[in-house]
Amino acid sequence: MKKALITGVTGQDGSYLSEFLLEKEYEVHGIIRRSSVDRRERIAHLEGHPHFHLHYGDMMDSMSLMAIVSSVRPDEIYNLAAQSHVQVSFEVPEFTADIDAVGVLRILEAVRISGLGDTCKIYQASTSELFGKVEEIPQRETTPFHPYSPYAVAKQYGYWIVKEYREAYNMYCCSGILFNHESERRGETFVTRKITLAAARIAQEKQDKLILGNLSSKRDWGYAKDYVECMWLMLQQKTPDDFVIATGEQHTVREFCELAFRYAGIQLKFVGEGVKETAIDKKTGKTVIEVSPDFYRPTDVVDLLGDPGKAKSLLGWNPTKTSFEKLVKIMVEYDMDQVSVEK
Ligand code: NAP
Ligand code: F7E
Repeated sequence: MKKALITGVTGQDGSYLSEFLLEKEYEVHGIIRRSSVDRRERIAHLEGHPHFHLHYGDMMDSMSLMAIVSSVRPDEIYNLAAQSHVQVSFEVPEFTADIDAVGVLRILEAVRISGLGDTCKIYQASTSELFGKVEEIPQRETTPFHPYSPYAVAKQYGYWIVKEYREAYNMYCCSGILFNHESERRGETFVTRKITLAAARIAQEKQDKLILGNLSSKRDWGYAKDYVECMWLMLQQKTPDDFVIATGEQHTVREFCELAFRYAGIQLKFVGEGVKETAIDKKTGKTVIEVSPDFYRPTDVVDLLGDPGKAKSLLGWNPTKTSFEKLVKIMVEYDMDQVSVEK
C-alpha cells in the first residue's frame, strides 16, 4: 500500500485529493494545525476511515515537519498548505512568505535530511499567479513569470526551490502550475464562492446586496475535483516535470455573476462603469450588486488564460471534463440547498 502525506489536508484541494487517493487505495496522512475552532469540516466524512490519519504540524515549524516526514516515511508528498488568499497577502506579506516560500524549503529539507530523497516524490502547489502581470496570452510552461502580489512572489520562491532540489539532489519533485479551480468547497471569500453564496441568499431573500471589486478581471476557472487528478498524474511519470493545468477558457467576474444569478433564478442587467457599476435584478429593478474599492488590490492580475496542451498530451488529462456552465451550476445548486437551512 502506497503512503501519501498531504499538507493543507483541510483545504479545498486537500479534501478532494484525500478522497481521490483513498479510492486508489493509498494510506493517506494529513497535516492539520491546532485551532480554537474546528477547521476539519471538509474532511470530517473521512475521519475514522482505516487508511486516513491526521498529524498535528505547521508549515512554520521545521521540527514538526521533520518528525512527521521521518515517522510516516511517505512515498508521495503533496504540499498544498498555504496562505492562499492573494488579497490577504498584501496585509500579511511576511506570514505569507513564511508559509508559502520557506514552508516549501522546510518540506524539501525534511525529506532530504530523513534520507528519503531517492524514494519520496513531491508535488508542489504552484499557481497561475506566477504569470501575474502576464507577458503572453495564453500562458504556458515557457511563459516568463511576472508575479504581481506578495502571495505570488512567495510562490515564486517555492517554484524555484523545487526546481533547485530536483537539479541539485536529483529528487523527484515537481510543480503543478494550476489556474483557478473552484468548487462547492471553495473558501467563502474567494470571488466565485462569494458570488454563488450571495446569489443563493439574495434569491431566498436572506441578503440584500453583493459587494464586489474588479468585475472585469478575467480568469480561467476549472473544477477542483478534476484538478487533483493531475497532481497525482504528475507524480506517476518516469521523470519529474512541471505542468500548466487549466481549461483553456476565460471568463470575467461579471460573466460569472450573470450565470450564477441566472441559476439562482435572477436575471441581471449591468449598468455604469468602474466603481459606479451596478447590477440590477431585471424583474424587480432592485440593485443586487455594487462595486467597492475595498475589494480592489494594490496590484491585480486581470488576464489569466492557460494553455493545458502539455498536460493533455503527456498526462492524458482532459481539461474540459467539467464545463464552466456545469461548474457554476454545481456551486449554485449546493449553495441554494445550504442557504435554505440557514437561519
Ligand atoms: P485552501 O482551501 O486555502 O487551503 C489551504 C490549506 O493550507 C488549509 O488546509 C490550511 O489549513 C493549510 N495551511 C495554511 N497555513 C498553514 C500552516 N502554517 N501550516 C499548515 N497548514 C497550513 O487552498 P486550496 O484552494 O485548497 O489550494 C491548495 C494549494 O494550491 C495552496 O497552496 C494554494 O496556494 C494553491 N493553489 C490554489 C489554486 C486554487 O485556485 N484553488 C490555484 C493554484 C494554486 P487551515 O484549514 O487550518 O487553515
Ligand atoms: O480573485 C477579483 C479579484 O480571490 C479572482 C487563489 O486560489 O487563484 C486564487 O487567487 C479575481 C481577482 O482568486 C472580488 O480582484 C473582484 O482578480 O477569487 P480570487 P485569485 O486572486 O485569482 C489563484 C490561482 C491562487 O493561486 C490563489 O491561491 O476576482 N475580484 N471582486 C474579487 N476577488 C475577491 N476575492 N473578492 C471580491 O469581492
